[in-house]
Amino acid sequence: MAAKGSRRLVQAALALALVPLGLGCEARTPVAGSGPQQVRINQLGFAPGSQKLALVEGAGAVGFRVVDEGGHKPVLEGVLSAPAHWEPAGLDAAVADLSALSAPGRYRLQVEGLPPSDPFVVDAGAYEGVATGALKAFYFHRAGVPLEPAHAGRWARKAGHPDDKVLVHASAASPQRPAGSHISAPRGWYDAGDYGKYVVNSGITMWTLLAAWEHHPGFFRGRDLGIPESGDAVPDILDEALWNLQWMLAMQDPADGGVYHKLTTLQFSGMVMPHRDTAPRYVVAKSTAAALDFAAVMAMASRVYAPYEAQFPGLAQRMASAARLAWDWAQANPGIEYRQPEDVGTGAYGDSKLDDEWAWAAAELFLLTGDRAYWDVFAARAVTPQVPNWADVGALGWISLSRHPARLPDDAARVRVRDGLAQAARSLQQRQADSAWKGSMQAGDFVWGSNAVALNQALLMLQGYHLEGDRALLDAAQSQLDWVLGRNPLGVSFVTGYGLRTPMHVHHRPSQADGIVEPVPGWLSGGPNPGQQDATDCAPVRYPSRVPALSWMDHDCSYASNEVAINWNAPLVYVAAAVQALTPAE
Ligand code: G3I
Ligand code: 9MR
Ligand code: CA
Repeated sequence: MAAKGSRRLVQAALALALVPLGLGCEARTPVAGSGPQQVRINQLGFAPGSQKLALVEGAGAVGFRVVDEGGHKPVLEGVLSAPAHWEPAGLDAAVADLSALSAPGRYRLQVEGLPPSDPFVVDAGAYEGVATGALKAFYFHRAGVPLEPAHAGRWARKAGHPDDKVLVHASAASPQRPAGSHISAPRGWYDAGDYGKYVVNSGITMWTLLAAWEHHPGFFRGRDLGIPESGDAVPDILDEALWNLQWMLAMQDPADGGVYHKLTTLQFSGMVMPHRDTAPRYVVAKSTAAALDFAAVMAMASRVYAPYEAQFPGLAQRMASAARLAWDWAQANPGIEYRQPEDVGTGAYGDSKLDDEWAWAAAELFLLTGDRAYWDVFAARAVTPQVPNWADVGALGWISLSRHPARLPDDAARVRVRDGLAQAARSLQQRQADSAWKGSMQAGDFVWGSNAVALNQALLMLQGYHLEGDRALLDAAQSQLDWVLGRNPLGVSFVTGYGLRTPMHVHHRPSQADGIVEPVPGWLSGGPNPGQQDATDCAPVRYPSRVPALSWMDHDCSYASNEVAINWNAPLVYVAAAVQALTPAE
C-alpha cells in the first residue's frame, strides 16, 4: 500500500516521471488476446456525464493524469485510490477516477511508471454503436433465410435450416403427432455457437429485448438496424424480435397447448456454415419449463405488440391465446422436467426449480389480463429477486410488474414489488462500492457466461435506479458495462468488433467457417469461467490461468469461455442502450 507521505509528492512525481506518449502507433484493427497494459479502461470510452473509472493493477503508482490525444496537454490530474486486493483476479488494484473529465475528445490516461493507456473517447454517443451492433447480431442468427449483402455486408451467407419439415422425436410424440411425423417450425434465431433453437433460452432472451424496448423506447424508436424490415412502420427491435417469436409460436402443439423444449439435430454439427448442416432436425420433448417460459414471453409480447395491430393483424390476440393455452398445459402438467433422451446430445437447458418460472409467467399473465388468479400465483411463488439467468427468471416478473404499478392490485402489492427490487439492486451496488475493482462481480459469479452475469447485475441495478433515482446505482451499472468493454484484468473488450482488443476466435460456427478473418460483429464472448468444462476438448490448448476472472481464452475450441449466445447478447443490448439513454448529457 502506498504511504500517505508519498501521495503528497504526487505533483512532483507527475512532473518528473511521466513518459511522453508514443502516438501514431495505436491499434486500429482488433488484436486477439489480452494486452500487456496494466491500466484497464472501457475501450469505447464514456459519455460526458458518466462516472469514468479506470483500474490500475499492481501497487506503487500514486498519481495519474489525463492528456489530450496530442499527448502534451494535461487536462486532468489526480491521485489513485490506495491499492486493495481483488480476490477474483488475485491481484491488487487502485482506482483512477476521471469523472471530472467531461469535455468531448480523445484522451489517454498516464500513470507514473506505466505505459500510457489506450486512447479513449468522451463522446455523447459513446454506446450507441455497441447497443445497435449487439442488436444487429440477432439478425445474423436468423434461421431459414439468406443474409443479403445489403444487410449483412461481408457476412452475407446462404440460407440454412428451413425447418419446414422437422421430425417429431419419440420423446415428443403425441396421438396427433406420432414419432417420425413432421411439423413446420421455421424462422427463429440460432441459440449460440451451435444451430439449435431452444425455447427455454429464448425465454429470458425475449423478455430482455422486449424490456429494452418497453423501458427505453426513445433509444430504439427510429433506429435503423439495416435489416430487411427497416423503413416499415414498426421499430426495428420489434421486427427483429418477431423473427424469433414466430418460431416460438410454432413450438406449441395446438392439440394440447404443450410446448416442445427445443428444435435441434440429434448431435452438434461440425464447424460448418448453416447450409452445410443438413442433418435431420427434431422437436424434442415437451417440458413444464418450456411451457411457462413460453407463456410468459407470449403474454408480454401480446402487451408489447398490441399497438401494432394495423401492421400485424391478429398477432397480439394470437399471442394472448397461446400464452393462456401454455399456462393451462403447465397447470395440468406441473412436473415435466426436461430429460435429455439417450440419442440426443445438444444443449439441455434443464431446470429443476420452477417456482421462478411460475412466478414470472403469472406476473406477465396478470399484467395482460388483470385476472387476480394470476396475481395470487405470483404472490405465492415469488421469492426475493436475484440476478436473472436462463434458469432463474424470477426477477423478470418483478421487473415487469414494477414498470406497471397502476395495474397492481393494491398499495401493499406496489410496496412489495418496489422494495423487493430496490433491495436487490442496493445489495449489488453495495458489493460494487466495497470491491477493490469497483464492480459487483465476486469469485462465485464467474460461471459459464460470466459476462452476462455482469450485465444482468447491471440490469438489476438499473431497476433500482429507475425506482429510486440514486445516481450511485447508475454508476454501478456503468461499471459493469465497463467490465465487458475492457475494464477487466484481461484487457479485452468482449464484444466482437467493438473496442481495440476484441475476441477474434469465438466458438461460433459461422465465424469459424465463413473464411472471413473478423468474426461476425456485435457478439459478446461468454467470458471468464474457471469451470473450464471444455478443457478436454481444447487439449493440448490450455487456459492461461485457473484464477476465476482470468480463466478465459480467445480460442475457437473454448465453448465454456468464448462461445456467444442470444441470452448473453440480450442484456448487452439492454444495458448499453439504458446507460446510453439514462446518462446525463454533461
Ligand atoms: O449455477 C452453478 C453454480 O451454482 C455452481 O457453483 C457452478 C460451479 O460449477 O456451476 C454453475 O452452473 C453452471 C451453469 O452453467 C451456470 O449457468 C454449470 O456448471 C454449467 O455446466 C452450466 O453451463 C451451461 C452450459 O450450456 C452447459 O449445459 C450454461 O449455463 C449454458 O448457457 C450453456 O448453454 C449452451 C447450450 O447448452 C447449447 N448452445 C450453446 C449454449 C451456450 O454455451
Ligand atoms: O459447439 C457446442 C457448443 O455450442 C455447446 O455450448 C457445447 C456444450 O454443450 O458443446 C459444443 O460442442 C462440443 C461438444 O459438447 C463436445 N464435442 C466437441 C463439440 C464442439 O466443440
Ligand atoms: Ca428456474
